[in-house]
Amino acid sequence: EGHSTGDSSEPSEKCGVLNVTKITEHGKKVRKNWTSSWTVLQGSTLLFAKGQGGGTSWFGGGQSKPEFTVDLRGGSVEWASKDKSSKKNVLELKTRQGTELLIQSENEALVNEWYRALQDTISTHAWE
Ligand code: I3S
Repeated sequence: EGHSTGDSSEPSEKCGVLNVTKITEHGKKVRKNWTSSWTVLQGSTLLFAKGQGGGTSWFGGGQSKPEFTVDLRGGSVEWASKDKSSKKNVLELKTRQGTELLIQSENEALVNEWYRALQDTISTHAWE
């Protein structure tokens, strides 16, 4: 049955608006703070900027600086278990640095795309 058509010619750059919260920082649990963020996947780095009403803020042109960046090398991504959040379409991203993030959107197809892109990045960028 139709396994997804993994198009390896896709560029390793992706961006869009996602709801994001940290749940762990340096291995310690932190309080959730869901924020709508303009999110950019660039090489093996994921960058977040606070969204100004959804998608108007962007990198470049001095519009906004990344609020937060994570190095995906050596990390992992999976669908978050129900106990992590009551929201739907939630990804759990763990980094080598001991940061855990939840990434979510009401748009299931969009989260599916991000899941594939993040997995792709993690598997192609080895930890040096
Ligand atoms: O995992 P939690 O503690 O149930 O997460 C919820 C809280 O962070 C809540 O804020 P308060 O810190 O004011 O209680 C948020 O509003 C909720 O969105 C969090 O849960 P979900 O299930 O939405 O991730």
